[in-house]
Amino acid sequence: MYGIIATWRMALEGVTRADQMLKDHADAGDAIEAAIRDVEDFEYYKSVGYGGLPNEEMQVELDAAYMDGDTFDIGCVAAIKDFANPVSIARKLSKEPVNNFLVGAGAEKYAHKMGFERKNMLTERARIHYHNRLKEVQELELKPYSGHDTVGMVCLDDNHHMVAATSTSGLFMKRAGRVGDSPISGSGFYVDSEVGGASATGLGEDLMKGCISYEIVRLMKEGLHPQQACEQAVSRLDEQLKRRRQKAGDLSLIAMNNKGEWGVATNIEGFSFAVATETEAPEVYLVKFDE
Ligand code: SD4
Repeated sequence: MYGIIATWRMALEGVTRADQMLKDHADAGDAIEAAIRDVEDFEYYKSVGYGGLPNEEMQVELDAAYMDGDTFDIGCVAAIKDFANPVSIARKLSKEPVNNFLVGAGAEKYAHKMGFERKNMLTERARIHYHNRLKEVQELELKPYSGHDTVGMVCLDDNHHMVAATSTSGLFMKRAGRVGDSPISGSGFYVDSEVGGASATGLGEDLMKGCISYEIVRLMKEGLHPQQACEQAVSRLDEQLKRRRQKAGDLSLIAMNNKGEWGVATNIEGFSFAVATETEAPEVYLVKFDE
């Protein structure tokens, strides 16, 4: 059995490409990297890679991660500027014996040394979004971008190998140096080939409070189906946040187990995701918050 699941409609083309690769017996790591690069390279996706929305200083700072579910190798970059494919840098870092999570200038130095492609990631369209938003926030209190589009994926190949990966420009107008959940193991992603994997999108500051991707994998390990695990983890964190802090940020999760069964849950009005498995053609679905 093979399969791949990803956050948001924007991942469909990448998922379709990965599905084809998996059909041809590709490794899950190669398939997920190709799928995420596809999203990073497309300039009209506003929260990932090229064309990603800038921080409050009009700089595009990117976060990404890669985790191998067989070896537990993890590589992450945060607040990295001017490199085309942060997910590939994260994957490369996952192979290092130590120094697996690099931020800012250190991450850029590493990427340069390893020969990764440099690119100015700020597009004209993102610059216009920034200036429009700046006008609004000069009068209002600075708020994070209300939509969100981090790409997070979990992939299983026909060798029972599982991987998870993420890539994002984080919240629009974030502070310089701000890091979200996406490059943080257990929060933005987690995968164990003996169980399954999960990945998150939404308000990183709140997703981190529940270590929610790890929690979903833990629940699957206890025997829950990915759908039950996602629903339970999301509703519990949403409830806990509302009880203690009166409000919960956006929380949307995807998961797949090592049999290719998948699940999703959200606390927002409309969360789209893309999925393909050996028995299901690539498709996009929309899920809504179920009170
Ligand atoms: C973050 N979770 O940086 C990310 C934002 C996100 O789609 O999901 N955007 O907090």
